[in-house]
Amino acid sequence: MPTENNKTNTNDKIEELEKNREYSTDEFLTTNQGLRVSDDQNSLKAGPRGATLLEDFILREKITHFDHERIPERIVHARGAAAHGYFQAYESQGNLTKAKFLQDPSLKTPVFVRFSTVAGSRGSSDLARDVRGFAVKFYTEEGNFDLVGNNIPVFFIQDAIKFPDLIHAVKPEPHNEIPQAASAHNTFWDFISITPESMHMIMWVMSDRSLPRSYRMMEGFGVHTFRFINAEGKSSFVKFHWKPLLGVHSVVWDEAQLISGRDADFHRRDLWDSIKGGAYPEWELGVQIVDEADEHKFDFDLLDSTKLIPEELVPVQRLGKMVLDRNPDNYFAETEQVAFHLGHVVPGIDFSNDPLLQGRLFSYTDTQLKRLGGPNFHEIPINRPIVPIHNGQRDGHMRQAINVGKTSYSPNTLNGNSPAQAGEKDGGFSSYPERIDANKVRARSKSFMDHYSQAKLFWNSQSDTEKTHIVKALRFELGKVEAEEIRKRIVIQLSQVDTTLATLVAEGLGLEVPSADGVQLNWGVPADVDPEEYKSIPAQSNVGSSAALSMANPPKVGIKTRQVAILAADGVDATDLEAMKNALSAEGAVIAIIAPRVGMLKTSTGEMVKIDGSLQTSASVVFDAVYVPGGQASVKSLLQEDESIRFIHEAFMHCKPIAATGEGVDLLKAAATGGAATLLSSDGVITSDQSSSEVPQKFIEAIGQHRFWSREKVLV
Ligand code: HDE
Repeated sequence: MPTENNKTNTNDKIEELEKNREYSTDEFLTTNQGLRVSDDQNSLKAGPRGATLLEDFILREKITHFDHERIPERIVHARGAAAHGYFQAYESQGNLTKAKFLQDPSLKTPVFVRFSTVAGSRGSSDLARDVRGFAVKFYTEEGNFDLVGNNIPVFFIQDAIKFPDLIHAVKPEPHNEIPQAASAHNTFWDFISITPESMHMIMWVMSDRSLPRSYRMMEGFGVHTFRFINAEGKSSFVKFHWKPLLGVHSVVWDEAQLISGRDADFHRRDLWDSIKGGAYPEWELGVQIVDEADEHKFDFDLLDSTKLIPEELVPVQRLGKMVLDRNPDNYFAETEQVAFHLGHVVPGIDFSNDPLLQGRLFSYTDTQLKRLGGPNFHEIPINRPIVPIHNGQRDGHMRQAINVGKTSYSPNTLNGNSPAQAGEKDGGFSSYPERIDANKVRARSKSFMDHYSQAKLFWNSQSDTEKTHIVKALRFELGKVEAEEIRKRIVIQLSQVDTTLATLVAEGLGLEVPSADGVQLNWGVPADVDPEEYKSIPAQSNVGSSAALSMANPPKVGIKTRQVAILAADGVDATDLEAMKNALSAEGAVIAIIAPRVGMLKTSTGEMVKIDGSLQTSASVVFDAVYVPGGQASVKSLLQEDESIRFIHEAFMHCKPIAATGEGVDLLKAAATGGAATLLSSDGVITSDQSSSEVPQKFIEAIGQHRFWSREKVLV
């Protein structure tokens, strides 16, 4: 039986953290100096009515610590959730890399993974339309390796020097700090409208990719091109991927907005509950490998982070599996204090010259100095490698290590020249000796100048439903932009991607598609440079489409961990209820009985069943599917509640599978109004007037399909 926090699952890092865990059960209350406290309810006063005495060191210690509890939140990716787990390679990848954690299939490397949104503050909603961070810290035997990626394979900008501008534009506007965790405002779209290199990323961010159903159901990408180096010193370029074994799924925008109100912790809770319940999320680590000799064979530059390598050109090879099997013990100590840095690499992994990556190599350590308060953040338990640290670095705020001996310099004779530098045979890291012969220039490579081809590739690869969602997302975002000039400029940018896309978005904004003739599309042009030099240069090849870029037709992965609401009240048909519960549980779905009130309900056979949530505390948007069993009294009670009718109506509008048996069908009929008038005859709605063994089976198949998009009007 899993315990409250899967405390039974362990690994080398979990063990290593034990010396820092504090358990207070059955212990006395003490001060930070270990002094036992007899009265923690009253401050020390001159008489029971005061005044309070300055002498009260117990009060002062408690309040002072409290006053200093907060640290600056991350400037980006402030809101996150994390978990422990492990990574295991399928087989040795010695031909590609000498990285030890990719050699031995019997080796389980501990990991700590933090997922996040980007723009919102720490307390914002999980369901913002936003990129998701996907940062993995591998505690390897050769030191920590951090793969700090996103759930989208490309980025907004090509050079790190533009990052502060991008983030200032997307964050709440500086005069009034509005809006929170949203890109739908003037400054973001102003920046985007004159930054064509962002158009590929914009297509992804406006797609359902930015509304994941769960962290467990999204892909991850290292984004940049990295290097693998094998034991012979041979280097190849590599792009990292994480492929979720539960498939890739999203929610719809209306649903996302409602979830933000109903359960702003939806993703965080989902991750926590799945791990707690023993349904451990899993991803395969994939790589796309490009031989060094092939660096220039593509019609985009491998060093340009606004481009992906289509999987049709370079397939993804799956190297191993990551399993998250333990929740953190303490949010602040672990999830908040974890410090990722893509400069944390191990022998066998190195960088490319991608100018976005190069800038990140500076930023991540720098930001921890501010956020975690000093240079010893690597000593915070969650950041410590599982291997020992030896060097001449000393002192600084909050130093934990007690470095023994006189020498903190190298070379030295007093300590036998220790710690010694490790040569290759001892696992010492040495940078890949890439040949660089160049002028020192502040410039953008011509090979980075194609801004629209891969945006087109993405658009062309989407199903009609996905395209419709992109159009609607852009109508929403630009509808919130007050400046018409900005709306128009975005429509012009979109017209460079696809005419239908631009026309449909323009229609929703009450605009015609303006002509691009004579319009300067790129304002990010340095002084003394002719804007012509910064015009987009279309790729040579036929753009085509790439199946891997669409989330439509996801692989059938069953219904494990899918959340199913069963609407019921006293008198619910016991046979229907049992049959459905058994069938769904057997497939690993999670069932919640939702009733007009909390407590227990009595079935038609008198059995008492625990209610998991009431119609007031719950809502259809936090479930994947809904079932209404028969039972006259039960359905009668439900019909008296507006919320139960809304529950069905909303689930239908969000294209979710719905099932009903016996009298339960009456609730569906009551909900079949307005936009849901066709409810009973629609795809993904399974009904039977009587108890039926076929219904659970068909319902399970329907849940496996995730959503029934045929209910939506397609615009494209
Ligand atoms: Fe980050 N990014 N970033 N980023 N990033 C941070 O580091 C930065 C970029 C990503 O869960 C910060 O520790 C620059 C791309 C994730 O703790 C900061 C640039 C990708 C996380 C920073 C980028 C990412 C961060 C803020 C442009 C995907 C959260 C707090 C050159 C490949 C990690 C921190 C966590 C966090 C800088 C662009 C992913 C300020 C300068 C591209 C997942 O250092």
